[in-house]
Amino acid sequence: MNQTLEPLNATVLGACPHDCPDTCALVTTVENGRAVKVQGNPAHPPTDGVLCTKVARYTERTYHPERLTQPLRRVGPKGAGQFEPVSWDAALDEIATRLKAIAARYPQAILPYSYAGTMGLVQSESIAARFFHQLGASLLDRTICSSAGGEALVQTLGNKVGMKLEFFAESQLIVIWGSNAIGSSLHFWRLAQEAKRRGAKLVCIDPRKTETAEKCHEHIALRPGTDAALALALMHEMVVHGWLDQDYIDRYTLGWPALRERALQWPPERAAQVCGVPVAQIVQLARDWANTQPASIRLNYGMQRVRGGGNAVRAIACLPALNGAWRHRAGGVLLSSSGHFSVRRAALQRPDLLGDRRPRTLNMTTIGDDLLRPSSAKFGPQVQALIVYNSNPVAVAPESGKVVQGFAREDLFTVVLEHFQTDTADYADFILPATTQLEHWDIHTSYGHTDVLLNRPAIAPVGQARTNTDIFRGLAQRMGFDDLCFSEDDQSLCRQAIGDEQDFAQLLAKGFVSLNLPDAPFAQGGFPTPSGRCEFFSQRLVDQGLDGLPDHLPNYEVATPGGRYPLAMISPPARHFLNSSFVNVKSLRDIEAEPVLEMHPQDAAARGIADGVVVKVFNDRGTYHCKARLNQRARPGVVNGLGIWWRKLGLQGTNVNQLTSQHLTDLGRAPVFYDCLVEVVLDAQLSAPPTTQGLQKEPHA
Ligand SMILES: Nc1nc2c(c(=O)[nH]1)N[C@H]1C(S)=C(S)[C@@H](COP(=O)(O)OP(=O)(O)OC[C@H]3O[C@@H](n4cnc5c(=O)[nH]c(N)nc54)[C@H](O)[C@@H]3O)O[C@H]1N2
Ligand SMILES: Nc1nc2c(c(=O)[nH]1)N[C@H]1C(S)=C(S)[C@@H](COP(=O)(O)OP(=O)(O)OC[C@H]3O[C@@H](n4cnc5c(=O)[nH]c(N)nc54)[C@H](O)[C@@H]3O)O[C@H]1N2
Ligand code: SF4
Ligand SMILES: [Mo]
Repeated sequence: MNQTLEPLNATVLGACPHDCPDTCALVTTVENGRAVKVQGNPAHPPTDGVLCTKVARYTERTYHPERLTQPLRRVGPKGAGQFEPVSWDAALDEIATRLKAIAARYPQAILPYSYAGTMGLVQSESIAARFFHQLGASLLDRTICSSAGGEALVQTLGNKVGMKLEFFAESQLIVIWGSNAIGSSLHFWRLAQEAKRRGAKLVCIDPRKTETAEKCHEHIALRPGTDAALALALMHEMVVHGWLDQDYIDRYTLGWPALRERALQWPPERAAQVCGVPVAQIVQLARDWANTQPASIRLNYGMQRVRGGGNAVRAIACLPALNGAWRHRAGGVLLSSSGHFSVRRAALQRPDLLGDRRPRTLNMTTIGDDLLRPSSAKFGPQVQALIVYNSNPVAVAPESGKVVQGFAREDLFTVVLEHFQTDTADYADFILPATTQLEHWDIHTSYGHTDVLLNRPAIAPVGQARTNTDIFRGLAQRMGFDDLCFSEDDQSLCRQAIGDEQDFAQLLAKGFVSLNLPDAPFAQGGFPTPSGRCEFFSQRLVDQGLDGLPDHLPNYEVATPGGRYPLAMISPPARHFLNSSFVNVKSLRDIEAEPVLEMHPQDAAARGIADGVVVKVFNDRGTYHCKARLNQRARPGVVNGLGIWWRKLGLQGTNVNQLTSQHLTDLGRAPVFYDCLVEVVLDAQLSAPPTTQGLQKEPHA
């Protein structure tokens, strides 16, 4: 039944929903009511008609034989993944009854858990947020990805703002800092390639020799979590050689005398020791940074997943003020552009529905610990119900041993809204089938470019799938929430999100609208900080009892001679997955083949590990089995456990997050996925070739 009246044959404009800075514009071709092709919109400049391999397979994901098409109720033990189909009415009635009973005593015992499975403003936090606000449920601190770097930008530049993406193509020096752009922001990489053709020098700063690092002129393979030391040494060189744009510093920055003193404590020799890179590389980068214009830095979130991640981003965000790079439209730094958009979040999410209630906030990063906490005066009520949407916490949250133990609680009532039966869905009491991007309306901003995109549904929902918004409307109605805001439809929500009728008409016609921004936003200062300057020194941080200047904070877990866990493990994404999404899409999983740990041949030889054997990677938090891949992508002392596999599709039912910790970053309360020590040993049993015992038994045959 085609309730939403999508045309049977058409090309439909949309937006990629994934957590990716590129936010591509999509064109879906529909034939006889079925999506046959998803392509990049050639009219949208950042997309330029090209999609990544993953989303080019979006129809394979949408019509996947394992797509959830009806509501399911648990019949087996928790986590066994055994379910029976039920009707929507039965599922929603029962869920509402359970939630009502809990809410009658402790509304805060109910916890929403969601992240960026879709970045759409409507299918993420609109009706869902209204629902939990009306309920008075616990609030969720959504820290799992970007909050350390985000907070650092706010404290330094005033907001999540930076140079405009398109102008990287005109830059003469691009420092790609903590980002595997070829894998995770392909459309930026295309611009970097264009700059290279025009003579730009590309430098990559990354412990791993990624595809991106290989294609840059220079690769600085520093130890994980040492970026602030490197940035401070660059400042040191600029000071001692007199390579500063003193005029820019005097007019548009705050706190230079103090930062200058700090930088002088970081001669390149000291940083080289900490970072584990040659002095000459640091000195050369400082010379390049100071003497090339326009010079730019594409920072990405990979480098802030360590204890000092916030400070590192702050230190790096200071660099374009020191050489005056901001004076040029092709100069500056870009970590996130999301602060350029003015989304009407309060209208969408309606925090006013809380009234006088002030529920506690739980950090999504420490879901493992929080699910295992009993009621207490300090914590409040034990978590009794968990509603998960747009996220797969059992696979993606740190220290999964504890996360799994929490989800396995028999007394925890869990509802999961999903496309697939993920590791998390296995633990649900109810699984509710949700629509994909081809089946619903949504509106998108971006954290890479500065365009707003509209996503129109191209096809009718597959099976009985419903939109997230519809599911929460259905629950709201059963809970007796009668505020009119619960009956607003998705198209109205799209309009509300941006609140400009003119823009919306354009969005309907063309699929995207570009923000009207100056080319070089900070050429003459005007930073959105309290002082209007680039704040090297932050009084706001001092007021929180923190250091007002950026500094190098060593990782929580640093290998020591003779220590039990001598190897640092980082777990950046595999190129053909998007976090844990697409792991179940066979054609993409076939490319990644199997979970791997990249090791430097030296580290492997010291452990008798050969290429392709099964290894056991472990620390005090747990054990993870995968295949060893020996190559020069790993630097000595650092292993790369590519993520984020579904646990059940891995070798022994765990993934890298069995090893990661629930420690939090210096700023932004974020996870430290790449601040993690491990040891690796050969698993001889699992490495043995398929047994030939049958032959050996009959030697005389
Ligand atoms: N194909 C693909 N694309 C993605 C994703 C995905 O899973 N797959 N995820 C999306 C999401 S959610 C996000 S947040 C973005 C992330 O975007 P990026 O941050 O650009 O992500 P990565 O490509 O993982 O790049 C991180 C890089 O940082 C390196 N790194 C690790 N530790 C350190 C360190 O201490 N210092 C430095 N300098 N580098 C370090 C890693 O080796 C890795 O190459 O990508 C998005 N795009
Ligand atoms: N070890 C390690 N762990 C990491 C990272 C790492 O680099 N290393 N990266 C971290 C980062 S950067 C991030 S952002 C997090 C990501 O963590 P998550 O945000 O949980 O991302 P995904 O794993 O992609 O899971 C999203 C889920 O949402 C579902 N989904 C998508 N669209 C919809 C929809 O419209 N409705 C509903 N109901 N569901 C939908 C998808 O099917 C998918 O299962 O993981 C973090 N975990
Ligand atoms: S995942 Fe990123 S690169 Fe791929 S289509 Fe979506 S926005 Fe574009
Ligand atoms: Mo992320």
